[in-house]
Parts: sequence; C-alpha cells; structure tokens
Amino acid sequence: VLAVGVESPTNIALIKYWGKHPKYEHLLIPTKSSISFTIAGLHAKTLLKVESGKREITFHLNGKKIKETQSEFDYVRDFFDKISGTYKFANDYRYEISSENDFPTASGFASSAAGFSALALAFAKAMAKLDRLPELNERQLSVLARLGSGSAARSVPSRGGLVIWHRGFDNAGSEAEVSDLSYAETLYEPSYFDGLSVIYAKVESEREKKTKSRAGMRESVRSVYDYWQWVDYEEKTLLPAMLNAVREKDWVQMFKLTKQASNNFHAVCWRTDPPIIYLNDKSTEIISTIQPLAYAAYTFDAGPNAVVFALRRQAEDVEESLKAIVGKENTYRTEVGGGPKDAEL
Ligand code: 2P0
Repeated sequence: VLAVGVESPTNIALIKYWGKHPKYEHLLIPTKSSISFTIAGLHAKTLLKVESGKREITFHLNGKKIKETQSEFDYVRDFFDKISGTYKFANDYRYEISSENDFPTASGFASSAAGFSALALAFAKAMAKLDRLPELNERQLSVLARLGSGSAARSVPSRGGLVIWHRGFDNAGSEAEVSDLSYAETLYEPSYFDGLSVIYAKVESEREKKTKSRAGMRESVRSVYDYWQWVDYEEKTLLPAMLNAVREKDWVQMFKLTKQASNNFHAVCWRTDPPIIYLNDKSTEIISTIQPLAYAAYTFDAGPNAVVFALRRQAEDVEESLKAIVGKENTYRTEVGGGPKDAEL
C-alpha cells in the first residue's frame, strides 16, 4: 500500500465560473474564464492510499464514511471515471481517500475546490511514485483537478494568490487539445495583496437546502435568455477591466468590479427557470451595508454566506458591521494565501 498526503487551499472567485460549454460538458470546460483569490487558512487535507487491484473506492470526509449512494461519492466516482479516460491505468488500483477540512465553522464554507484539488494532486503524486506517470507540471495538474470540479483547477497553482482559469476552447481542435487548454495559473502572488483582508460572514443555517452548483449552472446555461450575452460581457469587458485594476493596484476599482460581478452572477441565477435564489435577507443586508463602501467588496457563491474584501486599515470596522448582521461568532478574518503543499500523514 502506498500512501500520500496533500493539503490544498480553497479559493473564492472575483469573476465567477457558472456554466459549462454544452459541447464539452463532460470535460468540465467552462463557458468563460474566471479569476479567484487563493485563501489562507481554509484547507482540505487529503490522504490517499493506493493498492493494486480492480478499481474500488472508499471515501471518508471529515471522519465520516461516505456511502456509494451519496452525492459526494458520485462526484468522486465520476472523477475517477473521467481520469481513466486519459490514464487507463487509473482503473488498476484500489483507492482509500480520507479528506478533512480545517475550515473554521464560522466561515460557513465547505468547498469541493479544496478537496478535489488535493485529491487530484495526491493521485498524480501516487502515480508518479508508482512510475505510472511522469511528474506532471502545474498546468497539467490543474487540468486534472478540473475534471473533479471546475473550481478545483483554481486551487492547484503552487504560488496561490490571484489565479486565472482560462476557459481555453477558442483555438482548439481535438477533445484532448480542448482539455489541455482549459487550465489555471497564478497571475499575482499573495504578497502582491499585502494589506488586503478577507472576511467570511456566515449567514447560513444548517438545514437550508440549496441547488447544487453542478445542476444549477446547467439550468442557467439552458434557460437564461441572455446567458451568452453575460458570458460575452464578462469575458470581453469585466475580466480585462478587473485585470487592469489589479495591475494598477487600483483597489477601489477592483472592489467595484467585484461587487458588480457578484451581482451579475446572482442575477443570472435569479433569471434561471426555475429561479435559483442563493441570497437571503441577511445576504442582502450585507450587500446594502458594503455596497456604498469604496474600500470594501462582497462576493457570494452558491449560497447565502458572504466573503468580504477590505483594506486592512478598515477591516476591523467592516468586520464589526458584519458581526452586527450575522452575530459575533459568525465571522472569520483571513487573507490571500499560497498554494497546495505536501501534508504529513
Ligand atoms: C466559482 N462556483 O467560480 C463559482 C461561483 C459557485 C459560484 O465554481 O460542476 O463545484 O464541480 O465544476 O466548481 C461551484 O461549482 O462545479 C463554483 P463543478 P463547482 O467559484
């Protein structure tokens, strides 16, 4: 039995991924590029044990065994089905996966990005040790992680920081080429964002049932009448403007565009048929509070919890105003962080 361990950070998108290219849905090719911050202090630690034999998977998440009938298991099985398309030998092993999140409960987040990034890296590491694979480069590793969960590609680059996931399908030919062109890379290291705070604000109650991203984005691509217009606008206007703001360290502009991108994404969700409503009253209260501030931004993913960016000198005040909305136990302050690393077993 060979055992490897990897610890991988989560990430939060400034410009969102929401939808797969209909022709390449099975390859998890996004309709547009997205960018994200790698987050310090929120990791998944994955231990992978590999043994020769007919493929079999056991999966423990945060100490609990995940049954083959659970949706978390489906995602993992699907990942191994997909990678065995490229790497046939993936079917010649038994896998024992244990993944733990060190996400503070106050963050309210549990993300597949950190988990699939760690799993993909652990798989590549194990297969290199077994001489089934050469050492893959970061670009190839992010492609591999993408097959587990799109956003996981953005957690792979070893320098972390601000990461872009290139949609990549424009000048491609074969499926293998299409897949290879859709990868993530670091644009700016964490130190570039020294002075920026990231504050998680948890508004979610445990029992809320929400539309899963994978199903939700499929419905949006199918039913939002101006979906491709949104894609076009973000790709051609918002993304270049965001990159320009970051290049100039124009944080006021970066915050403004971040808020806009979050709002646009949730507008797309609302216009999906049937509508996908991720934000609740507390979320919209956070929006009203942060929207007027030039030195802060909010962003929301597929749920009501907020991630708020603020300049460090105002971060305390911003966090206090968030505590007034979500309760003092429900915020967690961190910063932009580095990429994945080997973990102790
Ligand atoms: C993002 N989200 O860019 C967007 C914003 C949620 C809202 O990526 O089907 O779990 O596994 O590729 O990556 C969540 O979707 O979906 C996501 P799959 P994923 O972070």
